Amino acid sequence: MTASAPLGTLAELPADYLHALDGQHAKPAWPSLRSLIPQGAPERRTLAHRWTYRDLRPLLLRAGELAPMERAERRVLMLSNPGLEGKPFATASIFLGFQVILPGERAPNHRHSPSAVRIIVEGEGAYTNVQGQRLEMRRGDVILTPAHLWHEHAHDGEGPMIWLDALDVPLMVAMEAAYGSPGSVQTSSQRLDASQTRHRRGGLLPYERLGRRAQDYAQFRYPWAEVREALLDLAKDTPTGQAVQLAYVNPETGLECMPTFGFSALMLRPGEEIDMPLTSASTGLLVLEGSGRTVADGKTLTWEDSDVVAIPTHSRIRHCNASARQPAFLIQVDDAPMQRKLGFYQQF
Ligand code: 1HN
Repeated sequence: MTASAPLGTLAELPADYLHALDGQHAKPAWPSLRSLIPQGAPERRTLAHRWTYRDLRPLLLRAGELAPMERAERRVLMLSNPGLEGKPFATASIFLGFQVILPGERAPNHRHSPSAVRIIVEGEGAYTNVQGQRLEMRRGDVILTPAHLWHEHAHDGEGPMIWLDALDVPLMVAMEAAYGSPGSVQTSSQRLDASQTRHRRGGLLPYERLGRRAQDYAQFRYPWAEVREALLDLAKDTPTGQAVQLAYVNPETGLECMPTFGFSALMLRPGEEIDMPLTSASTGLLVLEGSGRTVADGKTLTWEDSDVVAIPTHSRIRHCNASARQPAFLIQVDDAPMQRKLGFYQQF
């Protein structure tokens, strides 16, 4: 028998047999084997899609008027992929949403099983407290809120503060493992966060950490100013056509900074066009600087500042910087770490 021989159908089975199976809450696998596990490539509902910040921002600010923090807990607009039939997910596995907090507001302390990572888009003067550590938010900063850790947001500055939240909610929902609990206001330490002290620079560790068991989260915040500078320097030693890309890692393990999602910063040099490796991962992108386009399996998505792009698994991806003078910078989130841990990640 060849792998592609047609399999038996439900219609071929006697009605009394199907009825008996129903009675036992059982089903024959062979009629749906090919839809459960398509041959050659997965069936993807997720569409390559771009959300424009220019269109979403006014709606986000309106949410500030429509939903007071006491009635919202988190004031988030969820990016709902048009291929996913109304599900509030950007890809099958990645939740993305823009969150807004206004001057003087607090988003109350809570914790939950999904992991969250914030990438700061706009504003100044807000911070997130994670387990009593105060993490300042500046544009482009990546801030981790791992599973089950207490976190609350507050804004002492002026003007709206907006960031992109990336959560592994779809996975948690699929596993019936998503839940959270409310907490009381954190007593925030005035200590500087580790990105400004213990992990100020790659390649250096506080001496006392040598030989110790690595912490799961040695630092919660990755300041954009330093990542941008590091990309510019990496570009000096990266052949054209090869991605200038830095992964956000735990400085004590050298491994991805979060267990389920990978985060990386990508620089496209002026005029550069980059083919990304074809992988089994799905991807989200936030544009931090510049304008350009991403071609995913032949579909072209143009982007500019603060736009968000979602790309399904197994896609051929090409990024192009539209400017011949300025670099473009993107933050990438993907589900490769989760796929690797589950043992099925592929790079083709
Ligand atoms: C959540 O708790 C946060 O803690 C952000 O800031 C986005 C989206 C869905 C469910 C919970 C946060 C969220 C969320």
